[in-house]
Amino acid sequence: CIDCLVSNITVKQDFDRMRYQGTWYAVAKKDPVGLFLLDNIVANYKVEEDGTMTATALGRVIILNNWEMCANMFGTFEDTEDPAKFKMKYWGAAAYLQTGYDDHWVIDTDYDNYAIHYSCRELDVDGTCLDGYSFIFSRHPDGLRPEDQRNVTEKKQDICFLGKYRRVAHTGFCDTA
Ligand code: DAO
Repeated sequence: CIDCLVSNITVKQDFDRMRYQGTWYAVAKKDPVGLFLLDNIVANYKVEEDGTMTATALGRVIILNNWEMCANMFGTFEDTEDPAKFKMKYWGAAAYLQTGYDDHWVIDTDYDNYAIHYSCRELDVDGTCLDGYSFIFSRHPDGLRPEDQRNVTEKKQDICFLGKYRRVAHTGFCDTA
């Protein structure tokens, strides 16, 4: 969209949560205010027997007093009238980790290589996003395929986050579960 209104942002048509299951490596992230997950972010989505989508995520965080750790996070997703738009309730394995209730939109994905996630936490008075975050996910730990990059750049622009992403490093920090 050109107007950057959150209500005009389009999401993946006929989103298929079954095909979205499994491991996604965050390769880039647009941070919200008070960022939490820093790098080494790997999410794993699952569809439970009752059809509910859930996810676990690992990522390096820095908590109180500069303590660096690997956060083990959990999320459950509530359906909305749009199959690609969810409300995500999330919490950590430890009580001192972040908890919250965020939008969780799948802007685009081909299920096998890339996905663009979007969450606006706070709308501005004009309907644009005042505080939001977004993950660019890849099925491949070493990053996006060259042939997916143009489309991903286009989608970053569509959600008005172009130029606001940073690369998410994978150094093995969270590899021992
Ligand atoms: O990292 O700054 C941030 C915001 C992200 C908070 C969400 C973490 C929990 C995710 C659960 C699994 C879905 C990816």
